[in-house]
Amino acid sequence: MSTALEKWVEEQAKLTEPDKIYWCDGSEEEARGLIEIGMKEEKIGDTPIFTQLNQKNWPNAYFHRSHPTDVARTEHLTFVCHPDKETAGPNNNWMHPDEAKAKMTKLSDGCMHGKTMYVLPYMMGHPNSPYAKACVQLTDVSYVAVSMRIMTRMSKTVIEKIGNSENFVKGLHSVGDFDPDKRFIMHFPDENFVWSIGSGYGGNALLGKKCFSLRIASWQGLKEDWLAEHMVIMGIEDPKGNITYIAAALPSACGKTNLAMMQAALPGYKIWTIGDDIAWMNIGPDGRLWAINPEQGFFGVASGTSLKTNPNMIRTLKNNRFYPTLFTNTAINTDTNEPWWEGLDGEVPKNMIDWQGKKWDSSSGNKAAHPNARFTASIYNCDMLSKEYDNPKGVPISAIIVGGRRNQLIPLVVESFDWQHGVYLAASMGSETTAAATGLKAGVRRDPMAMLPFCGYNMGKYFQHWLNIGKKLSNPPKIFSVNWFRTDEEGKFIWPGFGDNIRVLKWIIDRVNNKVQAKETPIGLIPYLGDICLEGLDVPKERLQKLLEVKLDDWSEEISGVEKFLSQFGRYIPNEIIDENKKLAKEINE
Ligand code: SAT
Ligand code: MN
Repeated sequence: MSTALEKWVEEQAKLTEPDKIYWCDGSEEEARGLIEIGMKEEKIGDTPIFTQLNQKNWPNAYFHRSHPTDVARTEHLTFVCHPDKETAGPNNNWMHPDEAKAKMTKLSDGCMHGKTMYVLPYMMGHPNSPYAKACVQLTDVSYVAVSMRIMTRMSKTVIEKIGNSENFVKGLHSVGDFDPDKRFIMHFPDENFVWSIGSGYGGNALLGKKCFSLRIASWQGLKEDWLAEHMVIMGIEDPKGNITYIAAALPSACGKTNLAMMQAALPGYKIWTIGDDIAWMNIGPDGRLWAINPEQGFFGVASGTSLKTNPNMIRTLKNNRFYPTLFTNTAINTDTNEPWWEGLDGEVPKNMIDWQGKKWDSSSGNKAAHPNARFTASIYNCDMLSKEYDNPKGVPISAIIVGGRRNQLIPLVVESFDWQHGVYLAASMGSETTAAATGLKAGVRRDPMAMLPFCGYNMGKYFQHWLNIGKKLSNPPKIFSVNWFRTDEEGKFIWPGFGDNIRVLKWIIDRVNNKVQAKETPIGLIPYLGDICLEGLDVPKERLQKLLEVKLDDWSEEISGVEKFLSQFGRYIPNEIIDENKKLAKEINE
């Protein structure tokens, strides 16, 4: 008798028609074999899936070059297939599940001809955690199989855990022929199922990540009373050895990974990393919010990563405890066979091929690495990994931070008055789009909780869910907003950022522990000048004053922007959130 899992795999094989089916056990030996296959047998066009990099300087590191059209998440091809459009909300592309399945069935017919179907059993979360979920992904490329082994807890024991149950998260993935016109990432929240074709890129193909751990999991969280969030989790140790755990939501390009692995600039402070991308948060028996990182690795942007911006990540990438580390779409120094990207320390190598394998001409003005070039590295290679990372219960969260990239207006740090006001701060957060970079009119792109592309249902309902969770917490974390990116008259950043952000985190912890007072303003609670430690820093008090300034005259545009943004969710938006915006408008007009 075959199990429900075996039957499901057979059915998918009948549709996709692979030459072989291979059940992965998650071992290192197997990963070595998969890399060999990727170096010798599997190709994209004429390019092998993997090539070995300089093993002396980058131990266990391999390079992968993607199909040239397949370099990032494709939000316009990503659908959340609830039975009705309203449940998906204006924040998602929607297709009826029947229509989506018919479309995907047609595209998947025989798509694994000549290929191996890899069966990947994995856990999101520690196998002993009550909050973990058992999953199985099918894929037809070694790159995805190896990446999933780095990013998740992949093991054959998951198959035993699933047994004959139907209760596992399913992912069906094929790179197809990489045709962007036949590329879709379809989510079926009611079936715990993700179906993806046409792309090998992380967020589109490593289905445990954004697809399951955020889009599907956020829907599970709504039904099961927990939160699946796009958040960093970190422990901050003070000079006395006390560790405070926080979670932080920041949209892309706001230094999320750098924050998670920060080298704290204040003496005696130390950061312990738990996760850099996703947090699952549950209400603990003690009425606190407990967070786990469901992932096991980092899938980070290479460009800009250096000993200056993130020394701990560079160390992680050079560590070889957990095999292997992957680099995707970086440039290659052809003299040394090392990966290279814009922003890496040292001199620009003389002889390089760019991310597409062409000889790079430094005078061309083209970037050598793709701006979204990535590394994939195990979290176990991180020297500052918290010892609580593998704790099945997770860690108790004392503060939640939400932030964006705002040149003006938003202070360095603001504490919310209470949970509801904190949810409002999160609902209204956003980042400036730079006119120069995108050719768009400069403005603010709102991205509540950094979840706009990842919330698997109507975001109005999501805010309500956050309010409901708050009511169930007898000891809720405090919610803060941060903004490291305020600029002066010349457009220069006022705050140094990076390791100096510990100064803001210290204030947050002092507030959590009721050690300092805060100044009440209509937008929230602001630090008193003397309470942010500036020791050893070249930021005069007047500049800090500027960072904490609240000029009410400037806020009316912001308030109408928030109102306009929230109105798209119609009747789903909780009155409490609308009321917070109205209350602020009233105070400003007084
Ligand atoms: O691009 S991914 O979704 O794979 C990673 C990220 O954006 O955090
Ligand atoms: Mn992310």
